[in-house]
Amino acid sequence: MDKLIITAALTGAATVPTQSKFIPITPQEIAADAVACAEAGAAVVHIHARNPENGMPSGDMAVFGEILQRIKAESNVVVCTTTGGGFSMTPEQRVRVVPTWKPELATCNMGSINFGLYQAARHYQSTDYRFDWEEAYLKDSENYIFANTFKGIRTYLEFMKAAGTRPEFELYDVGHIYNMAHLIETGVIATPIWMQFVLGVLGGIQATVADLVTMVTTADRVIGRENYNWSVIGVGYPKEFELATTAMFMGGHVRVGLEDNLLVKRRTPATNRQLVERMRRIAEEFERDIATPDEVRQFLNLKGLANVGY
Ligand code: KMH
Ligand code: ZN
Repeated sequence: MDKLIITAALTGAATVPTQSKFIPITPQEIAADAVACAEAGAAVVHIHARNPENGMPSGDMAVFGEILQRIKAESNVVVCTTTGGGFSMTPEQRVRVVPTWKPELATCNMGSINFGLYQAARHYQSTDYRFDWEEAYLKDSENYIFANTFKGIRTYLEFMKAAGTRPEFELYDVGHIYNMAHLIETGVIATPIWMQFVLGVLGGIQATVADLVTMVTTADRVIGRENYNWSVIGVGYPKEFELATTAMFMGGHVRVGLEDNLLVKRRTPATNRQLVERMRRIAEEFERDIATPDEVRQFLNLKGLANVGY
């Protein structure tokens, strides 16, 4: 794929609403951002659900359904639903979106990490938070294991196979590449695979160019260049844009969005649309064409919007 695939990760579960007023919360807001990002050049949107009342990450299937239906009504964009969910959810709650709504694409997280968000709490007093769950959500992550066991991964993939949903593998550390190789060798994962290197989560590998080169060269050696395609997320600003720009010259694709980074320029809070627009401008500076949703469907062998469950 010569064209660049831009994924927009719209809301996530690793931030709290106090951190940016632009984080979309309700199904209407999330769907509106999806449509805006697609117009700006994103071929894929990655979605999580939040409780519309208080912004807490949610596994409510009705909320997911409303987000998915609203997006489908207005846009042809590929939707990749999370199975990472949020910190309070069980593995069963996290995966339920797959059998319920049968999306084209869903994440599959490739290993367990202590997903540490607690440093973000340093910037706030208790009275600063918009909602009462937010402070504990950030601080408790000091002791939170984002669990993705080998059995869990296998189970998630069985749900995806039954739903005709293709996995997008999320790798947060070098060890996850070796997990991937093990699961390929044992027949749990079939090639070719589509993966996101998630760099910059505290608890995983960090978001420098050297770390990205480590991930790609390790994957080339362990999995084989011909067996995978990849995209990168650099968590935080300016890492999101530094790694995305670097990835463009290494044969990779890019993910931007408020799930991972809240700024579009130094000290300037971003909207999702602005993050996609800036990424597109960078790509255009280097005369790189942008992939359309249908080109991504063909590239990743997705089943198509006519075959989703919503
Ligand atoms: N919820 C985070 C802990 C995914 O979407 O699959 C990780 C995450 C990954 O968001
Ligand atoms: Zn996510």
